Amino acid sequence: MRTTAAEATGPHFANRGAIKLPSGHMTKRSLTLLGVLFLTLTACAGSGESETTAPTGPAVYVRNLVYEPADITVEVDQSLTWVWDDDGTVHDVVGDGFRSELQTTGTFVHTFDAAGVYPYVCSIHPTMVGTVTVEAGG
Ligand SMILES: [Cu+2]
Repeated sequence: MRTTAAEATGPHFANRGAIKLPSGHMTKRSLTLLGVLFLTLTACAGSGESETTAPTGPAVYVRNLVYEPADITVEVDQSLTWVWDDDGTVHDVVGDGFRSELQTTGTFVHTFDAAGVYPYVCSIHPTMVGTVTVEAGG
């Protein structure tokens, strides 16, 4: 399986390099990431939306003036990717401790290093809100 998204984005690559834990833990985490990716791809295929480059971990899609899903749960030190897919409409992702550029395409990756609930918003569209729940890793 090719991982073009991981090769193209620095934060992903750096994060992958940082995961040099005992093999048992890494295997469990890798399986979890694969599971999330599978579910994401399945959901997208069902919706009939055009596909952009799929991230390798948990992802939130920025399209139709909403974040999909609006609420997502990740683990501490797990990278979350936002994927812009809204036909050129400009959006950003602004939360406490993380902020993307205003952009119309591409991705934004953030790795949460502390458990908690992180609400965020689009600075252009106040009705665009989302929440990232970060849980301690297993
Ligand atoms: Cu917006």
